[in-house]
Amino acid sequence: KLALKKTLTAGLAATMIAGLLAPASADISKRTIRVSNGVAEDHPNGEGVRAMAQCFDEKTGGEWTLNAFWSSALGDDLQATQALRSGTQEMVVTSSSPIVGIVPALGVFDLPFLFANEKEADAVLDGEFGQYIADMMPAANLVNLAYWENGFRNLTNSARPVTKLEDFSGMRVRVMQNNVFLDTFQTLGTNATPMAFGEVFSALETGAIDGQENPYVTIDTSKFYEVQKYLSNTRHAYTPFMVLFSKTIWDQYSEEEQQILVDCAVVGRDVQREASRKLSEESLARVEEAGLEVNDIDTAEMEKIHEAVQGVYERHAEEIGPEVIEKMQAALAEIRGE
Ligand code: TK8
Repeated sequence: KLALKKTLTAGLAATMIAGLLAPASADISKRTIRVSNGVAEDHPNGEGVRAMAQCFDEKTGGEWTLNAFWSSALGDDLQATQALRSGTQEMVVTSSSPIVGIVPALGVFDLPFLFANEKEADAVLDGEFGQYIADMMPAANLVNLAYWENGFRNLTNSARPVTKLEDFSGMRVRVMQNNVFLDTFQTLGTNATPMAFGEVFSALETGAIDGQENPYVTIDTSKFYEVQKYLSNTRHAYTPFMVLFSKTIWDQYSEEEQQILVDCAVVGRDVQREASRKLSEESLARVEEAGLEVNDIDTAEMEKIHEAVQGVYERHAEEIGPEVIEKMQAALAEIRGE
């Protein structure tokens, strides 16, 4: 009897706390949201997802549960995105790059040496251009809630130090399932192989491929340093993460709930980006400590590399949409004060 009373009191207290957190609203239903991630939980996405879950908790008075899956446990980026489109999964944090087959305009983010720094990336993604791209997603039955940071990508490999253009020659490099990346790495002379992220570690381990390219935080948290010897600071592309939601499921949510999704994805974004930038330097130090040889590419060689891949822009203009590339370039010119 006493136990029952205790439970009732605890239940009442919980309801009151929930009431304090968010005013009871008829427009908020009990929800379970599954979010899939290709990266591991200690990647900055872990912090972003936790911040998002806490935001849901506060805004819904504990009505929503965010179930996160890591290291491609719910399928790779492309499979998860297709599950969203068919309405069988709620959410995915995916790089834009593996899903260009669904929305070709996303290929604009894969163009080599597009952004110079994180500030430019933030301004483009959070500004009008980011919205322009987000507006294309509903036609593919997807809703983009926010852009998070994947980051500047660097090459790792187990064959040799890469410090000049010639060093890329013949190297077997995994690229994302994306024509722009494929072309960029073929143009640099590598033997490039498109592959889903979840298969990269074992392909490196068995020696099926020599190398891959990803930001420091991913090289660190996916333990690529265990199966790689060299890291070159190529910074050849900045890829964003998109926080995508199934439009089929979005349409079943109330307007208030839709707003919570967007607001909390933005809360998560700020936490995730800060974590990404903080962890980036730590990750570099950690992988070096773990035995990766880190190589810089000098300015003259970097210029040669830039020049070598310039043709990629033209070759993919038709497929991405010339107007998309023009808009991007106009946005960048404005940010750069040109
Ligand atoms: C994680 C991927 C990954 C990306 C890649 O899901 O495939 O190399 O950079 O981080 O989206």
